[in-house]
Amino acid sequence: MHLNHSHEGPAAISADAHRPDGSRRALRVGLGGPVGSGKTATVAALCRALRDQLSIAVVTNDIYTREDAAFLLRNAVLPPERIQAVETGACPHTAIRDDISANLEAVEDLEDAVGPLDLILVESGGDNLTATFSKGLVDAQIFVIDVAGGDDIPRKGGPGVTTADLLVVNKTDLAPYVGSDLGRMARDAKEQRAELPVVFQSLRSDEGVDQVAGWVREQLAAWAA
Ligand SMILES: Nc1nc2c(ncn2[C@@H]2O[C@H](COP(=O)(O)OP(=O)(O)OP(=O)(O)O)[C@@H](O)[C@H]2O)c(=O)[nH]1
Ligand SMILES: [Mg+2]
Repeated sequence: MHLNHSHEGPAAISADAHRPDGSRRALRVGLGGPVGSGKTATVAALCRALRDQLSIAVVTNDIYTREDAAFLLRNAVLPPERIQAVETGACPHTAIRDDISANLEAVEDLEDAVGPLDLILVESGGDNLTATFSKGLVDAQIFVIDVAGGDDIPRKGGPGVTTADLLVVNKTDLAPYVGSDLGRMARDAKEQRAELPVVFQSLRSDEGVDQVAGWVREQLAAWAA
């Protein structure tokens, strides 16, 4: 388990910041969270927000398919050579935490093929509240939950909610329809996470997207420093 998250920014937690040729490798940001919470949609929004200023690539993880990569390709969020799919064939957390070899190969292949890169986004397959990324794979992680999954999710905690470097509470546009109390979610998240940041987001109205993109830019600035 990799629960000892640092508050010092990504540079403080990464062991190997350089590629074999001595150049700085891309910052790797993982996106995890329950099935259907909006991870792929957040990856797409981040690519749209950041692709003009940064050199970006994406690795997606699905259990049996390449659906998420196909979605990103169909929506042309990045050129095809910048998107790689990993078929995990098992519980998604295995491929992002226990045996990270397929994902590491994918990020290294992308750097070789289309680098130098500033940022690689690694989307986990949808999993449960315990799923977190190995620090050998990513430098910082975003946990995406959604208001339709129940407004008690922040209170239930689990490593994703309590320790992710950024918690995104997505689909706020649905709150009135599913009876979710956003104020309660904010209070519970604050209690579980203390000073760690939380962003409320809706990809239907673009609420919060700038904040998530801004957080990624901050991580990059710390990484470059
Ligand atoms: N109303 C609403 N729908 C959203 C929002 N974000 C994503 N969705 C929808 O939610 C569904 C699931 O979104 P995805 O981005 O595929 O979710 P995911 O977490 O990547 O799903 P898995 O990879 O299968 O675990 C899609 O139909 C999205 O269009 C949002 O902010 N509001
Ligand atoms: Mg997805």
